[in-house]
Amino acid sequence: MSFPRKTHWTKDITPELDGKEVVLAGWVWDVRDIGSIKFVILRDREGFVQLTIKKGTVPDSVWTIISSLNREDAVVVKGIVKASKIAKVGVEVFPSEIHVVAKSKALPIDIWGSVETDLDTRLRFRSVDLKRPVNSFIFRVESEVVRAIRDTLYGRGFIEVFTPKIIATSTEGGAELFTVQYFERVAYLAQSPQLYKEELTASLERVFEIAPAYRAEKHNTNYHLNEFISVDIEEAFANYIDVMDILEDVIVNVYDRVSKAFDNELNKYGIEIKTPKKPFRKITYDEALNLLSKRGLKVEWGEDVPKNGMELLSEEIGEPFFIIHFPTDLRAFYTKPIDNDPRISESFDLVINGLEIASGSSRIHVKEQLIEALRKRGLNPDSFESHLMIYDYGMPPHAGWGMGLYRLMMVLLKRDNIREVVLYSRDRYRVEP
Ligand code: AMO
Repeated sequence: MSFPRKTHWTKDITPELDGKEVVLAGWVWDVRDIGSIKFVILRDREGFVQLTIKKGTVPDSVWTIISSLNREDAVVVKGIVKASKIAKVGVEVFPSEIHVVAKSKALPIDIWGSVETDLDTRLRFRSVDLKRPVNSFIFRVESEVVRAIRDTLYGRGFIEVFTPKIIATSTEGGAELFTVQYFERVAYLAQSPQLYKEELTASLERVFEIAPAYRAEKHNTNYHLNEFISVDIEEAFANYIDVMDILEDVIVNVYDRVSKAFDNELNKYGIEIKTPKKPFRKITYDEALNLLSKRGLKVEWGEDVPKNGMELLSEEIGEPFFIIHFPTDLRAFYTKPIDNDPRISESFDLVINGLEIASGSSRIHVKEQLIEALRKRGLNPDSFESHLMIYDYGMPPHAGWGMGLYRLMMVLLKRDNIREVVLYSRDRYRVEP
């Protein structure tokens, strides 16, 4: 099948191109027929453009093809751009060639917005659902978010790394591991790159990774998945205060970049993005418990702040904020206790709009202390031998955090369900599509 190659995205078709020949490619969103004139709305990833076809001014072959178009037929169109006072966006394209490269059957779900389809059905037909313009918007934003994160971290001296996702030992607690049959032995899917990223501070100093993490958690909520993208950093010669500062930069840059780059579409979808200001407020775990008790929610010292607690705190504080100094026993074994008060730790969670977006800490970098911390949690130091090895060879003090990309997307674009911001979600009941 021969067809000309796309020269422009629909969004690039502006009145300034008046008179220029272009090649567009995309899908038929809609056809309007008013007798001797037909209008085809062509959609591609970036938006829409109107094709105007007047009988008698186009070759008969073009007129015939246009008359047989179905919604979602994939087409390649060559035509001349005309600035227009009538077309909605001030520009239209008059085709001279149209190539139908694939026909479409009637879709199993509505993508035009005339009928509301429930999320479950939409996820079942996800690759069709992704044709909806709001979805193309969400995933273009997601790509820009990742770019802003990368730019910020490169700007602060980090390099991107890739660590194994098939691993031999638990990092975040044994109960949540998926097992993998790895030839003659059992291995696990990584819950996070935690131990590797820490080890890498002894050589590469500042590393980040953006990769899937797997948790065999049974709970089925709007903000948990069994596979999610974790943005992880680890920095040598640094503590939790230093890496909170980096996290603030990441969040500010993400909000700023997205609000500028997607100005029009954010307006269209009624999403307001307010870039937060550095530094974010930091409240201690003890202060959080006091605030919650004043709001009528009792949380025992030593327990995690529950979801409704985070919501109450967000109501109180408004902006993104950190909860710092969690009880040491509440955090993973690698978390560094505060020197003069080891009941609490050099740890933090970032909360935005009532949702935990990231968590991190200073880490224990002294081998004996780390072994002790493992023992205290009933873990066998022998199974961490390959990790503990590097602590004999100049392991620097270090700190880092892990952030859930999808959680960030939820609060950024104000989506209630994490599945809305994931292409193909993996939850307790869904491994397909
Ligand atoms: P934690 O377990 O808190 O910390 O995870 C870090 C962040 O990952 C996101 N997250 C999830 N997102 C979707 N579905 C899930 N099931 C899920 N679980 C976690 C959250 C959370 O804040 N190694 C530490 C990080 C560190 O200290 O560097 C860790 O994994 O946004």
